[in-house]
Amino acid sequence: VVDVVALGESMVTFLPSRPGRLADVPSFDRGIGGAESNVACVLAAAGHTTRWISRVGADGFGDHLVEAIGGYGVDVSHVRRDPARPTGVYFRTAGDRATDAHEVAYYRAGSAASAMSPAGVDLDAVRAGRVLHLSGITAALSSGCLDLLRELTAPHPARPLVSFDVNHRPSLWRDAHGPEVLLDLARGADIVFVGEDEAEQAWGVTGGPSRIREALPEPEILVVKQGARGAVVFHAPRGQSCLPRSPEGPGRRPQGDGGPPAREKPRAGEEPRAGEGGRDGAPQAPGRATRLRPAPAQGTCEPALKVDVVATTGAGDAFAAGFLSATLRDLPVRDRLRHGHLMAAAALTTPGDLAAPPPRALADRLAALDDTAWG
Ligand code: KDG
Repeated sequence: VVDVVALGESMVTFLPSRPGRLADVPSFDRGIGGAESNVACVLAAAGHTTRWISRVGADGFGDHLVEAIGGYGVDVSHVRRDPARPTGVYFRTAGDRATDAHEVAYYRAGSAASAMSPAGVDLDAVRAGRVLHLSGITAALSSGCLDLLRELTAPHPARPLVSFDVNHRPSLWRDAHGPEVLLDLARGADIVFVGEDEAEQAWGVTGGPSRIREALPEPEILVVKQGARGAVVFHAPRGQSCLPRSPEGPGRRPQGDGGPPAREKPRAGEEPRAGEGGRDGAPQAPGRATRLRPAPAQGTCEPALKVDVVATTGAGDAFAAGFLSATLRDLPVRDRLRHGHLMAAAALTTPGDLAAPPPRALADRLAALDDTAWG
């Protein structure tokens, strides 16, 4: 079984040779981008088995993506080639150091990946991992892509854990429904990543991570990213999680303790395990849908590493990869966040989307440093 399958569009990325407006940059360096394949590449570099599923054109840029992503050790054997549509590309400018404001120009409308649909991908290959990683970018690409995400986040007997990064890209949505579509997809996922600013921009949720959890109580794990400040995770407690069991690591910050999140849509075939119940230990009747209590008021927080940021692109993907890696390894919640921050720090200090992550043994040692080193 593959650890993580990631599905989504990847593009050849053109990074500016110098700062300035898009109109003024004279030349660009080629890189690779794509939120979902970024996650697969970082996970592969961190020692996991991964697969990337997508469509690319039967063109040189498609060759480059398949070769480069395959070069990270990601299984690319299920990537389809489309002779009728091109591979998407995008150009970006260097971010302003203070505000990270930058320009992005996508050339991806009508791309090969935008032609993905439930009928056009091998759904068995997509569902073959322990975790399926998706993002809201795909939902914006076409109605076929949105149908595919809906299919993959719906209950299904072979459904793996679904990880969903909201990745709200307003410029990609052709209508005003993006935010509600993204919220609906997030509700169907098991692990959700969302930025605090993104939740405000998309859903108008203000007041911090607890308010976001109130708006999104369904996912078993909700990770709210707070940029340079760090991240907060809300996690269903032991006994109600379908994820690897984890003795909650000692956290410096408050642990989630207000009771488990409500999940309205148990996965197909899901039932409580014998002898396991809610926090109070009361066994639940087998065969009954698990009905959970309201979302906890507080999550587990962990500050980010302080780094000299070169470019933020890809940092959210690297964070998700580090968090998923540690989740697959059943590490304590605090360490999942720390592995996310370590991978993000590597991406933040390079100009492109992808940076070589610290080797696993080093990442484990860094994540285990005491709180004074992490504060
Ligand atoms: O997270 C990085 C991505 O945003 C970048 O690689 C491009 O996938 C991309 C997108 O659609 O914005």
